[in-house]
Amino acid sequence: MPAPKDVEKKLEALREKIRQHEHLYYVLDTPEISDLEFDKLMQTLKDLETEQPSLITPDSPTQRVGGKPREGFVKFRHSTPMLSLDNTYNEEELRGWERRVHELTGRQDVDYVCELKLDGMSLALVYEDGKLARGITRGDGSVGEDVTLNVRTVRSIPLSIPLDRLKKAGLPPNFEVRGELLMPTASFKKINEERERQGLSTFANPRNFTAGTVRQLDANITAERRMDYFPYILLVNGRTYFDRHSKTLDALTSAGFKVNSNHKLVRSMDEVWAFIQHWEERRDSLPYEIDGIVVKVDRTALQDELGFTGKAPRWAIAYKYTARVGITRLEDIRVQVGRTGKLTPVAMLAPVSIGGTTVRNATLHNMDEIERLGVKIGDWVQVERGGDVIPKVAKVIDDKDHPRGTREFEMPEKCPVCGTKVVRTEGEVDYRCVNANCPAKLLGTILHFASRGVMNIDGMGESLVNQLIERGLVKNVADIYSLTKKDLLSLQRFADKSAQNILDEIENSKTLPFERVIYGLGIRMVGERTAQFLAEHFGSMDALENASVEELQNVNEVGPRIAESIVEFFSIPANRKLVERLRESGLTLKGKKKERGTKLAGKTFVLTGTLAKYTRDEAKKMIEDAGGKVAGSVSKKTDYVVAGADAGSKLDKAKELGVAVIDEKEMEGLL
Ligand code: 0OW
Repeated sequence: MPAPKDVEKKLEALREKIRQHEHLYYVLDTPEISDLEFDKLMQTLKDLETEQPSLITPDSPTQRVGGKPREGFVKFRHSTPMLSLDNTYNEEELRGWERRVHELTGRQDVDYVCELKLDGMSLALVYEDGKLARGITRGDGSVGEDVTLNVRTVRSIPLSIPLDRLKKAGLPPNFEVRGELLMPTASFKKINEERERQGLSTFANPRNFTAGTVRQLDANITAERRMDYFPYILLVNGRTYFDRHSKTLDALTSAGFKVNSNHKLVRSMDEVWAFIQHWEERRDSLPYEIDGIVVKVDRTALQDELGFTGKAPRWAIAYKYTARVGITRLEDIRVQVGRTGKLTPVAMLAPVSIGGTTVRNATLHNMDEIERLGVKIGDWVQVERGGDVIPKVAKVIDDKDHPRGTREFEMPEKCPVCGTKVVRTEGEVDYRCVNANCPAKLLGTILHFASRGVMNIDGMGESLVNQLIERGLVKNVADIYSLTKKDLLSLQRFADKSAQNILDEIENSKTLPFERVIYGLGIRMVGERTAQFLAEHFGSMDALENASVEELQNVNEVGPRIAESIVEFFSIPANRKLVERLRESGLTLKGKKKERGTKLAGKTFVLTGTLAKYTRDEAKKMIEDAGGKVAGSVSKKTDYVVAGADAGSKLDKAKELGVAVIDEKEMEGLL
């Protein structure tokens, strides 16, 4: 039954309101309402759309995250090639570039726009009728990959821009922007630490992480990693649109894009040089990494005269800051035991000053890296300092002035902290201490448990936790709940007020939802999302503790590996004891079990082709809510293949295996 007009209008008004708050929060960094109020607006919209699914529009704020994991990415040819930049490394070369610009244009009065050279990855966004149609990676410059579903999860990228807003900004409804997608340093570090804690591989720098994140086959994972997008190019029908680059940036800003605010229109190369020096000293204060400055001729007419070389424009140049490197001697290699028990080799260096700071050690990541570098104790090495991620050993210096070291490094047999035998899982690169009570793991376990996204015990940071561990006051997360004011007052820098604050925070944490406690236990490969699904499925810690590997695999996104990890965790008596103590302390160990029907219990479905009435995601949700499971590929365990229009290879596989094939109507019949 078509929804009445006024509901549609109410929905659109609510969507526009949410878009405005998204813009304030994610683009302007000036939120006007609290997160709670924002979440309530979103929940209202979600409820309204659930009542009237037919009114859901692709550009609704509720449609940012979703879409099934894809099997791969579709290649896409760019409207015009995405160019790269020539580089300069000192003032001399930069002034040489300016001379060529003067020669080729016959002008001396050239204006320039200076921009930070953001160290992310290039991405093109195509808007049709004011709506985001697709996002394409740079690829080789001519052909990139369609990563639209992942790009839609980036909050500072508008899913749609009202046409009147575009008009006011002087933009047509169809256009393309190009810019830099990046991960702010803070989220890079947070996620890297989280991955480290879960025993997953870590990334060396935010750029690699961004490239990996935007190419995630499952957009839900992309959504969990806060990325930002800063456009710096506008094309209309493949051509520059405004007569000045500075106007382009202003137009994109008023259209609602997150143009990087640290750009400046200048009249001379002296001002360019001042801008370069200004940011060389301040770049560590930026919330993201930059590797230099981009200088662009402002007038489009001059840009057109200057044209392009092979792959780069003559009207733009990058000035690269010297990578902060130092040469020093590697005096020893020690092993650090990380929060997951991972043993990381660390280079102990003769102190060396790099970019203004003294560096005494650098990470060697793992044994593979040591072998790749061919480094020996006593070698002279080049050390590199990225943004403010830890320094790393870039290479071994091997020349007549730098005698080589002689001592090979061997991974210790026993954990240097607790003495337990070190294990290297078959096929994995990392060596691990598997002692659940290894003190080195304890710090990370407690910090994770107390962190914002988990039990949110504000004030329980590294210095306090270190003291609590050293004093033997906390040996596991349950001990947190037996801390007394006397304990805290016995610590340094603890006055009555701050002690009471911590105790209040600890008390408040007991009311947090059940999934937070699951997440806080630090079960390997059980992150925030998995904890949420486990809580919804089991409804109580009791049920979860006693679940079998089979039962666990009925939970959304839980496969055999995670199921094994959970069963293994609860098979350790010390962990059950821990949970018992948390229960006694009054933590919330029950939650609202997500009521699922039983109509399709135990049935596995595979969706293929385009369904007429529902998106893949809606159909998946309907099947799961009825107790069924949706798998990504057809196997003998599949009960039904739901075939929509243009069904693909899965339909053939189903026929081959004799799996029942039904259409959308029959699926509805089953429901
Ligand atoms: N990384 C940047 C950046 C920028 C170029 C692109 C083609 C013509 C001019 O912040 N602010 N501005 C441009 O403008 N390019 C940038 O990065 C380039 C893109 C591809 C390689 C470099 O990363």
